[in-house]
Amino acid sequence: MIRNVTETKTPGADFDAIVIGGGFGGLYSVHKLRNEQGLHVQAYDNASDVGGTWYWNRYPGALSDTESFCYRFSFDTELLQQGTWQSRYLTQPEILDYLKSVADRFDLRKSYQFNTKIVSTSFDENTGLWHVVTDKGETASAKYLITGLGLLSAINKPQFQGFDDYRGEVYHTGAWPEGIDFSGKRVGIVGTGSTGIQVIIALAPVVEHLTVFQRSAQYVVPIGNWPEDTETIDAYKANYDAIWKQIKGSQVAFGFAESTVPGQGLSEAERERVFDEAWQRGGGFRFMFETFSDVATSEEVNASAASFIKRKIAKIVKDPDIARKLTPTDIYAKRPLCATDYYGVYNRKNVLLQDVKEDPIAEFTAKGIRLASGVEHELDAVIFATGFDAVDGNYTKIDIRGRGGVTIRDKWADGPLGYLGMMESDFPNMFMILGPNGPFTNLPPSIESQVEWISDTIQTMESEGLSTIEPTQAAEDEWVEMCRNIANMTLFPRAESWIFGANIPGKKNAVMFYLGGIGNYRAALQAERESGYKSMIFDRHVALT
Ligand code: FAD
Ligand code: NA7
Repeated sequence: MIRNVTETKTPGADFDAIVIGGGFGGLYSVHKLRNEQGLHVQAYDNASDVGGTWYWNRYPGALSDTESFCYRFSFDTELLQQGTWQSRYLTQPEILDYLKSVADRFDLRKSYQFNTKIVSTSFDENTGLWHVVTDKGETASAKYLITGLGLLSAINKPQFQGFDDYRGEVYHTGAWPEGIDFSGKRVGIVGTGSTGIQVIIALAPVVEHLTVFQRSAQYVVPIGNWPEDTETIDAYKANYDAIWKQIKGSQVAFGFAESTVPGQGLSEAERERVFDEAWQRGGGFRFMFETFSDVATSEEVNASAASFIKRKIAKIVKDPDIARKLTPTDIYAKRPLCATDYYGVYNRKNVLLQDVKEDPIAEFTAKGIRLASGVEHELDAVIFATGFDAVDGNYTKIDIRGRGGVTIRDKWADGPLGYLGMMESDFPNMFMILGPNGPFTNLPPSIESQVEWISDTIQTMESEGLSTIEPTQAAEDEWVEMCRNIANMTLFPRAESWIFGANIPGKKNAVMFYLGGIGNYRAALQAERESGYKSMIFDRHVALT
C-alpha cells in the first residue's frame, strides 16, 4: 500500500517521524511508518538518490559477499518473486537497481529530501520533540527520530605527510565518482580489506601498473561467484518461506546452516577435508561458520583453518617472497574475506606488492608515494580502500543531544553503547538502525528485524497515547555487558579490525556488536515487546513536568 500522508498527528510538530538515511534501513522505515501506519514522515539523505552503501561504493569490482538470494528484503513476497540476478553474488549496480525499484514500488522518494545532510539534532524535554538542522540551515521537528546512518558509511581517509603536494588523482572507494577510466595508468591502492581486494582484482587487468600498499596480510578464501540460471533462482523462490525461517533463526543469517560439529577433537586430515570442500564451494562466512562450530572460538581449530589458507597462498603465489608477504601472521578472526583468485593477482607482472609494515609510507610527493626506505612509487592515481569509521562514525559526526543537552559524543566517549543495538538512555524516541551493539550478520534480515520492532513499538506508543520511550540505564548496561561477554567467548577481539574500532587511530577499542546470532537477537526483541517493554521508561518528561 502507498500513502501520501501530509497531516501530522503530533501536536506542534512538523512531522511525526524524521528518518535519516536512504539505504535498506531508511527506505524500509519510511515504508513501515508512512505506508503502513499513516504517519507523516520526512526523510533525508546527503546522497542525491536512494541506495545508501550501494549509492556511494561504485568502485570497480564492488560486489556483495552475501549470496544474491538473501541480500534483499524478505517482507514482501511479491517483491521476492520478482527478484532477479545473474550470479551467486550481486554486483553494486544490481543492488542499487534493486533499492531503486523498492523506492519506486512503495513511492518512497516523495518522502525524501536528497542532497541534504543532517548536521545536528536535539531533543526538547519540554515538548518531547526532536529538532533537526540540515546543512542548508533548514530545521524540522518530529516526535520520532529514526537514524539509518549506516554502519560502514563514514569513510576513513588516513592523513599522510605531503598529501596536498600530490598532483595525481585521488579516490576513496566509499565515495566513488562515476566514469573513471584507469586504463594505461599507474595506480596505487592503499588497503587490502574486503574492498581493497575487490578493487585490486578488478583493476589489475585494466591498469598499466598496480602498486598495492598492504599494511596487514589477509586471509582470503574463494568467493565461488558462478552464474545462476533461471532454474536455480526459481528453486530459491519456491523455497523462500523455509529459507527466511532458517535465516532468521540462525547465527550469521547468510542463508546456510552453521555447523554444529566442533573441529576440536578431529584429526588434522578430517579438518583438511572439510576446509577443502569449503574452499571449493566458496564464501567467507561459509568457510568460517559452515565448516566447524568452533573456528571462531577454538584457538586450535582457528589455527588449523589459518594454516589451510596459508598453505594455499604458498601454492598459488609463484614468488616465495611475495607469498611470504601475503601470508598473515595474526589469528583468523576478522570479518571473513572472500574473492575470486585474490592471491593469483600477485603472479601478474604489472602488480607490485608493497608491504608497508616492513617499509612504511613516509609521505606523499608531487609524483606519488615515498616509503621510509626512500623508494618512491610514481603514481597517476591513488585509491584509498581504507575502510570506515564503523558503527558510530556517522553518529559522532552529527551533534546529537538528548536530555539535559547530553551529547552522543560524550555518552560514547569510552566506546559506543546501545540497548538492543537501537536505543540509548537519555535519547528518548530515537531509534538507531544498526546502531552500536546490534547483530553481526548478513545485514538486510537484521535491518528488517530492527525496523519491524521499531515500527511495532511506535504503533504501541501511538495507540496507547504515550509521549516518550527510552531504555533504563540498567537495561542498557546489562545489554552492553552481555555483548562484551559474548565477544570475549570468541576469538574476534584478538584480531585488530573495524569490528572493535581498531582501524581508526585514537578510537577507543570497544565491543560494538552483539555476536549472539540473529535468532537469539530476534528472541530478545520479542521478549522485550511481549514483556510490555519491561526495560523501557515511558513518558518521563510528562512525569517530570
Ligand atoms: P547505508 O546503506 O550505509 O545508508 C546510510 C545512508 O545514510 C547513506 O546513504 C548516507 O549518505 C546517509 N547518511 C549518513 N549520515 C547522514 C547525515 N548526517 N545526513 C544525511 N544522510 C546521512 N552487508 C552485508 O550484509 N553483506 C554484504 O555483502 C555487504 N557488502 C558490503 C560491501 C561494501 C563495499 C560495504 C561498504 C558494505 C557492505 N555491507 C554488506 C554492509 C552494508 O552497509 C549493509 O548491508 C547495508 O547496505 C546497510 O544499510 P543501511 O541502510 O543501514 O545503511
Ligand atoms: P577494512 O576492512 O577496514 O580495510 C581497510 C584496509 O585499509 C585494511 O587493509 C587496512 O589495513 C588498510 N588501512 C587503513 N588505514 C591504513 C593506513 N593508514 N595505511 C595503510 N593501510 C591502511 O575496510 P573495507 O572497506 O575493506 O571493508 C569494510 C567492510 O565493508 C567489509 O567488511 C565489508 O563488509 C564491507 P589493516 O588491515 O588495518 O592493517
